[in-house]
Amino acid sequence: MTTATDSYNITTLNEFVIRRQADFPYAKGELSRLLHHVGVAAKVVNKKINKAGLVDILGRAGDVNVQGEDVQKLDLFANHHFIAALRATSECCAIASEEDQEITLFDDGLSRDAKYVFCMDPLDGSSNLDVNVSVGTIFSIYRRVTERGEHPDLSDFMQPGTEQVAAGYVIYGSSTMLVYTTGKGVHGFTLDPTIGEFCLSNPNIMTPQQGTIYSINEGNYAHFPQGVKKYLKYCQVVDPDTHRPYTSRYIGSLVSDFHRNLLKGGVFMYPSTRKAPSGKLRLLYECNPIAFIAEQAGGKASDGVGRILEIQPKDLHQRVPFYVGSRAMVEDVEAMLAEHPGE
Ligand code: P6P
Repeated sequence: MTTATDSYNITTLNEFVIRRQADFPYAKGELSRLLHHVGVAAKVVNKKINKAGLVDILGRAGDVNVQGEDVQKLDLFANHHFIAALRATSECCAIASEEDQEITLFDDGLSRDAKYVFCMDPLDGSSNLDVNVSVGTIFSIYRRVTERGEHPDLSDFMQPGTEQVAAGYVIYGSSTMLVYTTGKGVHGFTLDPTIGEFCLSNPNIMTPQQGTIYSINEGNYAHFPQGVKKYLKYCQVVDPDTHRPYTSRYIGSLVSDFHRNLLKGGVFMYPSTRKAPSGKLRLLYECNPIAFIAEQAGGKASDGVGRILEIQPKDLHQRVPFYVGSRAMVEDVEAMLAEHPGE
């Protein structure tokens, strides 16, 4: 039974964001409103995902369901609802999405005057949905560089990750969590479906400096750089003093693999390969937001040579090799790559 006092131990996402607004002396609530609407869209997507297994009743993507509605692929559904939620805030003037080749401009007067732009992967790892594996939304927020009131353009998105104002992800898993940072620590909120609120569950997340989990698709081993091959062998050596062999854990859903390693310690790796010389993961709306969170939690994020957040983007959908997680482990991979260059 919940007593009156229990219900007042809850800090909702909205309360927390507004309370932390004091961290930004010039904040007028725009970012708070953006984050609130991200939470609203996440709840809508969460509800739809929870029914994804009922395709026989609800229809497969591309079908027309019993209500005569076109059944959307869930990643297009998520894309539509995040864009709609952000348009409703009038706090964002443009969006870059993994689902759209070009940026989406919000052309109404109010939004054109907004000071933020938004990057997102609306439903990362959506192919895992068919087998009931958790997936995620990843987002990143920047101040625009074009003049407010003018048309935003690509230059607003070609900013290094160090310029991010906020970043976060939603993980639709055994529970649904929203984890974000505005540069003042990393905070996790768990959705309580009984009250429809994201409630503070993991304040000030710090990731262990050293972990014992490594996450990589070892099926690509033959194509990895020499330094990665050396690091994997290092992980597998029996040495109780350094808690090796480490544990291999790979879900194939970036948000899920990263979230587990963030809380428990570990390193996630998606290297360049001969087939994918720049790796697979996208800089703007996968690597940069995850890197911002990793660094704010005391971890590290590298492309194998340098800091992910310092990469100057050249293309909306550019890919980069990605090594992220516990600082000591990322540094070990960087050292192996430096010592054993090339394939
Ligand atoms: P692979 C999902 O498709 C994704 O974009 C990330 O979520 C995940 O980390 C990666 O690809 C998995 O890629 O090649 O191992 O299947």
